[in-house]
Amino acid sequence: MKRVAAVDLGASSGRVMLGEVGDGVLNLTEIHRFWNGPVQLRDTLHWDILHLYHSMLEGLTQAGSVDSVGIDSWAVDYGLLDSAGHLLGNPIHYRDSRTDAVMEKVLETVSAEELYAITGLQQLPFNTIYQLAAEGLRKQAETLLMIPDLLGYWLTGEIGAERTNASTTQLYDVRAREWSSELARRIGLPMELLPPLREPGDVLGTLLPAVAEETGLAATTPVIAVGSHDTASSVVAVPAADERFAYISSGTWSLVGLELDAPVLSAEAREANFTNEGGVDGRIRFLRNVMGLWILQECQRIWGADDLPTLLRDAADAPPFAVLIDPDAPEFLAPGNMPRRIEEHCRASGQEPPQSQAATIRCVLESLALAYRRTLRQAQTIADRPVDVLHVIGGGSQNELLCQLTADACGLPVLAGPVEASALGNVLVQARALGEPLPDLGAMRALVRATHQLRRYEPQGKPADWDAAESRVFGTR
Ligand code: ADP
Ligand code: LRH
Repeated sequence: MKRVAAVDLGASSGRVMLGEVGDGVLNLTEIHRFWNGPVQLRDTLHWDILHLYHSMLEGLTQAGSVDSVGIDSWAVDYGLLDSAGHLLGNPIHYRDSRTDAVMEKVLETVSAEELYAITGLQQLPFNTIYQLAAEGLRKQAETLLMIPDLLGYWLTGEIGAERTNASTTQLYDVRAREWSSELARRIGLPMELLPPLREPGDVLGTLLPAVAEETGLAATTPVIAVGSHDTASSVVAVPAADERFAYISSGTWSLVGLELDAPVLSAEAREANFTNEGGVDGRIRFLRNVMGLWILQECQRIWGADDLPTLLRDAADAPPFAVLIDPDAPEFLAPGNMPRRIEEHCRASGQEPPQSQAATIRCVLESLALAYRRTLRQAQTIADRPVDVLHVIGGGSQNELLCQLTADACGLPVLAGPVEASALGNVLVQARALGEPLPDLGAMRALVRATHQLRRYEPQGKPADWDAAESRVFGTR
């Protein structure tokens, strides 16, 4: 039996989980969960990276002796080190406004077509390439480390770039499976900034003596690179039985798409803004980011309403299809007064704004389900990969109303769970690296299926209602 610590940093919370993996066994126990909110300091939105580091160490201390540690986190963000290995400034949150209108500027140097042909990445205004362009690289910067690689460096002193997260920078060549020296040159980025790539399953190193002392863990404990992009880890834990599945990794973001063996770089895929992110074992996640439960989280924050189950019960009783929004509208990206932005969005689209919290939540969830439907239909057509089932994983898989609306909108059975998919994927990749007989994703997924209860939602209601809703929001687009 292997006993490993998975550090999983999501945008809504960070956690350290203890995973136990053996023959037919996959246990996950929450050791420590901590706040991970953005910090607005003067005109910049930051991550509280030292709080995350400290909380990670607290969790590792509480975990007790483990065979290894692995870290996954959100994509695209990074820290910069100077030549002495010191962090140059606090990492900035991808929702910060410094990237406003930067994408358009970069596209004057490298066209969207060229960028897509090399990276296969969807255009998101906060991709690493645009963040770097926005900040104008400081002279002292020697090394760029993605957030999990930065935390791994602080644990071990070792520098590297785990491949799945590197693939989200828009500086990575998805076909050559290398950093793109061509793109770096074109945007004036020194290649030396980008560290050597490492694979999920590689050992970064062992704990630095000071870290071992502070946590009480053995100094010989290895830190293992997992699918360090949280979505890569979460898709490892999709309990799919065969290839004909789609998934929604449902948390702060909804990552909606398919798993493929090779990238799809067609004009259709680019125009529909699908991404080809790198997965564990060389798989490709062909997906689109849908704004996700972020909108709901921000409504709750503004209302001071913590009791989500009650809000969702009330939303289930609210009238259907009253008001609909496009959840991917740019005004929903930055933190702020989301209920007011929803009202303004409704007025601008000629709709009477929702009049209660329940109606607002109903509007958000139906609008998300509609965006899922549209994304999944496009993904299946563009990738020529029809599916029979939709797996919903992550915290949002507990949202029964959203799962049912998703099944109804997509016309597919939804299998909901596991909730802690990223942590499970993180644990599984560590266990394999330690020698557990989990030869491939199929074996990992079979173990998740055998050890986790899933909830099934059958499509209900009238498909014509969703057709009408879709043309209300998206017209004939
Ligand atoms: P992230 O990894 O982005 O931090 P999670 O996978 O942890 O996100 O999911 C967080 C989301 O899960 C929250 O925004 C919330 O909407 C949803 N969630 C958490 N608990 C529940 C619950 N009991 N019922 C319904 N939804 C829930
Ligand atoms: C989800 C996620 C997603 C990225 C976003 C920045 O946590 O990693 O895959 O697009 O955060």
